[in-house]
Amino acid sequence: MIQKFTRRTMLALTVAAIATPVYAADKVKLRMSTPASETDQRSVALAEIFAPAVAEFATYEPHYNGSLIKQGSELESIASGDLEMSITSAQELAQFFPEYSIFATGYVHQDAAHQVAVFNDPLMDEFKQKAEDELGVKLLAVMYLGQRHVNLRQSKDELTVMKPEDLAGVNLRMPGTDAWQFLGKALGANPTPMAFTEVYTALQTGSVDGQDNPLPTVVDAKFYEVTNQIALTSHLVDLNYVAFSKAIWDELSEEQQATVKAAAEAAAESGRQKQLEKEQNLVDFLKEQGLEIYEPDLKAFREHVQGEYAGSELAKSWPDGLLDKINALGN
Ligand code: KDO
Repeated sequence: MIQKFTRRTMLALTVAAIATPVYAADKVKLRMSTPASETDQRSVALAEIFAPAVAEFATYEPHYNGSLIKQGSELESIASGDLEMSITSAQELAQFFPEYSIFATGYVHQDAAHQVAVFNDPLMDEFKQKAEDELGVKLLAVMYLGQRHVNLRQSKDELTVMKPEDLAGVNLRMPGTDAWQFLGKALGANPTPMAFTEVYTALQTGSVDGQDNPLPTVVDAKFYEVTNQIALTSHLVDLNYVAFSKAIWDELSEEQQATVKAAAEAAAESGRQKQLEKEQNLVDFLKEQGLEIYEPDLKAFREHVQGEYAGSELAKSWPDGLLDKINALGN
């Protein structure tokens, strides 16, 4: 009996020893790097929905908090074959292709559904093609980050932000690319470039006055611990794209490609719904943490921001008539 068991176990181990390495070696490794945390809804959606959906032929290996690649270098890393996936932004793509700045412009996207309509519209085809051909990056799906608001250390008594003029001289941390810095200036603030992973400490020590991000990010990154107010400017309905290596894509069968695309779309949809739900529910939580949350003069902000973009260098890079097409896809 013992001998039989041992023989069978030996056989199983031998089969496993032969089979496992071959199987593992056949799988594509998908390293994904993001400055976002593991608990960010986009990270959660990719880990819980994307990863299992592609598990038969790919191993998903996420790296959070910019631990593998620093924020802003992910696209270059995909292009050079050092990374397979990231959660990228239109602002980062605009570093390579300035026309992408249209998707990073204040008060252009109206809501999450508008982002999806724009991403799936034929107007995106040439943008996607360019990223593929010239950067080796395939954009698989659009993810919803949320409505960005101005979040400051100052109490509302010290500084009430009703109009862009009220942000004059305010050191507002914005991510470090031209499109982001332009948005900070367009809001009326004094933008300071800084990586996401450094923002908490900068707010804590006062090296910046504030930052802008959607409410779920303010909670996830615990910025509420080191700030006192949020002016609900809703200046950017912010998105990210699931970026995928074109070189790896080309190695996959058609069936696997379809699975990857569907998995990214399913993850994006799940993350979007969770993020929307969080946006609805977090105001009370943030108020309980002692933050003052209020709506400024949105018309004044919208007009000021749109006025800054009109005729700007960024706007000159936008294809003719594109803004109208984007607007027509909204409500
Ligand atoms: C940020 O740096 O403020 C930002 O919100 C920019 C986004 O494009 C995105 O990269 C995000 O950070 C990170 O994923 C962290 O949430």
